[in-house]
This record gives sequence, C-alpha cells and structure tokens, in this order.
Amino acid sequence: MVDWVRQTSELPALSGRLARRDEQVAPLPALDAADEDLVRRLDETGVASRRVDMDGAAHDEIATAVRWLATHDTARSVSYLPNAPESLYRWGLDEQNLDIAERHIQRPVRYVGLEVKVERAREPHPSQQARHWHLDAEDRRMLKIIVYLNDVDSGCGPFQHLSLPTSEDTRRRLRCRPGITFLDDEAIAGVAPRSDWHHVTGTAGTAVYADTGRLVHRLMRPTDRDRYSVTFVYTSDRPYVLYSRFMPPRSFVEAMAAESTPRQRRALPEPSWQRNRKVKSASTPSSPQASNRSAS
Ligand SMILES: O=C(O)CCC(=O)C(=O)O
Ligand SMILES: [Fe+2]
Repeated sequence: MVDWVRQTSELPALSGRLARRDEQVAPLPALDAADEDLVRRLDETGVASRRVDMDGAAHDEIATAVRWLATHDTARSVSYLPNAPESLYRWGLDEQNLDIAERHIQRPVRYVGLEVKVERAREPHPSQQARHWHLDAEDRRMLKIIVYLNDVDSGCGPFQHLSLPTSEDTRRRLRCRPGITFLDDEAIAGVAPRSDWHHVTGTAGTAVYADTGRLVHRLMRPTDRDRYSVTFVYTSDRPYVLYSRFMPPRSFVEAMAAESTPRQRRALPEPSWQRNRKVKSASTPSSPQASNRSAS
C-alpha cells in the first residue's frame, strides 16, 4: 500500500472552465427511495443528514486515523494521515455516492478526494479559514459529505450554516466571494438573525451532505471536545478550482483506477489535476503548516 501524507500546500489545480455549449449530457441516475428523499432535501435546502454505514476495513482505517490525530500536534487542528486510507477512499468512490452527487450537481461528477481531520477544542489561536463564514470555491454546485467520527453536539464543532435563501441574500449583500471572503459573526449578524444560524449535530457515523458552494457555512468553534471527521468532496466534471489537499497523489489514484468500474474511473480526478510528486513515507515529520487549512 502506498503511503499518503497530505501536504497543506494548495495546488490551484484548475481555474476557469471550458464552454459547455452543445454538450450531450447523459441522463441523471435513478436512486432508491431513501436516496431520492436525501437528494430532494439537499436540493431544496442545501443540506441533509443521515447515518451511514462503512465496512470493517474502513472502520479500521478510521480507528488508525483517529489514534494518529489524537496524538500528533495536539495543540492544533490537523488534517492529514500518514497512511493512504484506501477503504475510506473507496467509500467515497462508491457508485451510490457518485449517483447522489450526480443527481444533486446535475452533471457528470468528479470525486475530488477526501480529508480526515481533527478540530481541537483547546487551540489557543485557531487560524483555519473554515472557522469563519464563507462559501467554497470549487464549483457552482458541489457536494461535501462530512462524516462525524465522534458524537458531535453544539460544543463539539458541528457544521454550521445559514439557510439557502439567507445564504443567497448574504452573498449578494455582503459581496461574498467564494474562497476569498471570510466573515465574522458580527458581519453575518448584520444580515442574518441568529435564529437563521443552524448547525447539524449527530452521533458518530452521522453524515452531513452539504452544498458548500451555495450555503454560507463554517465549522462552528468546538468549545467542549475535539471534533473528528472525514470529508468527501465532489464537483462537476468542470470545476472552477480544486485544492490539492483533498487529492491523493497520482500513483494512488492510478492504483484505485485499476480496480474500478468504467463509471468510477470517469469520476476520478484527471491526471493533469493530480500531484505527480513522490509520495512520502509514514515517518515524514508533520508539516508546520498543517493547521492552515483553506476554506474548503
Ligand atoms: O467541517 C466542517 O464542518 C466544514 C468545514 C468547511 O468549511 C468545509 O468543509 O467546506
Ligand atoms: Fe467550507
């Protein structure tokens, strides 16, 4: 198995978008009743949550990741793993998840990748942009599946968001630019009453499905306990921009492609988007910038 240490240097892998005129787009996939209901909620409100199942191998990877994150760089929020979480990566690439993403995004999708992270409750100077209100920049319509790995209540750093209409209003009134504008509570309170600030709680295994390109959102500051989670990222096949930290190195993606269906292969990141660097070993010391995550 290849080792995969996430680097925090962000690769502006893509910017701009090709014209979409005159394109033939395949019909969107059919879903079972439960997924249909999930996508309906996601389309209507920009967010939905439910519990998800993962297999034993993915659970083992989660246990290893949580142990690792619990003991590394314990004063800061960190978000990388020393080993490639192959089964977790495969969960994100599962056709059921691709179908959900495709139905919401309404175009062929790309599975950008994933990130496992811990948000520390006791962090003297949290610097992550994700703790400020923002919109993600990757695409006009996108999907993040954020799976909580421990029980998350309001003191444990839940995903927080404004409603979809208020997000649209906020975006216009505060000229909120995806991936560029980061707002504090005071600015948001000026346009959105606190009664319109929502957060998603849930026990370990709860997945938050959110269109983070349309909902003004943030990671609510954890006050009581650290929050562990894994985020899976999906865009259309023509994203505006991608962040390299979600994308495994090319060698890893190629190994996954070799064992994937044609449909899954089409959803993998294009080779030109991927890092071609040598994969570092598990013993690589942690990067001093590990906590400086971008907004996405
Ligand atoms: O992890 C979260 O609750 C949200 C962080 C964030 O801003 C994102 O993933 O886009
Ligand atoms: Fe975000």
